[in-house]
Amino acid sequence: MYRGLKVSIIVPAYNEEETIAEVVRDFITEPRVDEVVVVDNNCRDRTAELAAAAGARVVTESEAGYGFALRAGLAAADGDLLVLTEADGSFRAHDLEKLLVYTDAAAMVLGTRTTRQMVEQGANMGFILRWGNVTAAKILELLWYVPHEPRLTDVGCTFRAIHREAYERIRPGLSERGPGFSPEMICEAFRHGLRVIEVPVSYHARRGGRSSHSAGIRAVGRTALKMFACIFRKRLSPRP
Ligand SMILES: Nc1nc2c(ncn2[C@@H]2O[C@H](COP(=O)(O)OP(=O)(O)OP(=O)(O)O)[C@@H](O)[C@H]2O)c(=O)[nH]1
Ligand SMILES: [Mg+2]
Repeated sequence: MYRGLKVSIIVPAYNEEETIAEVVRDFITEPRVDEVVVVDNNCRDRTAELAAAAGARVVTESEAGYGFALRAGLAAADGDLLVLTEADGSFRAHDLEKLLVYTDAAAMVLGTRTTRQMVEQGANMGFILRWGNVTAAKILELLWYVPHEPRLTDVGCTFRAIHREAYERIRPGLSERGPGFSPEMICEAFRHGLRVIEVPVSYHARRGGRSSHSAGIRAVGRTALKMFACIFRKRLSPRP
């Protein structure tokens, strides 16, 4: 609970048996956390079994993709504050409090992984990913300068918190299947005039498993294209 609000952690997972138990334990032992929902997105390994054994509620999503998995988790969660994170150990529960504190002032609180002092050595946030995210974030700032003049430095950070009422407002506009879901949530929040605040979070190296969105320059290029396409499409579509 945070200030009387129930806190749900949502963890999309695709074959993350090496790290999922540690991630669930890390969050479930955090006093603020009321439930951890792990989304089994067609895992062919022991992710679901290990997540449940560690104390998570496991839901399944058969449509493959990061966006599908997160939407299934958001739909299944009971909390008043919905917090998204990853199954690969790249975000830690000790940063949760920072996100929660800013939910007092904002509808959605985003983590940013581009504060270099907080990126662990070996984490997948090198020069291109860092500046690619900062550039996309600055484009987003300019495109939605009015009404709130947002200040962003990352568009792809999964670790974020959103009030349930805010999520219910943006929910009808969320349709991205893959990594575009991450900027799509931000764009939809802006389209609804919601206040979005960003805070630096520690970003760690994957503890195991395999990266698919950002492993190598081709994957990064594909992910970036999907994200930019989503951002411009959202800006051009009529206001809700
Ligand atoms: N790529 C991918 N990830 C999924 C899918 N379903 C769930 N996920 C989870 O979504 C999260 C983000 O995926 P990652 O592969 O870590 O993407 P990333 O964080 O950009 O890349 P890394 O540098 O490897 O951390 C992880 O917790 C995945 O397990 C899916 O269909 N595809
Ligand atoms: Mg990851």
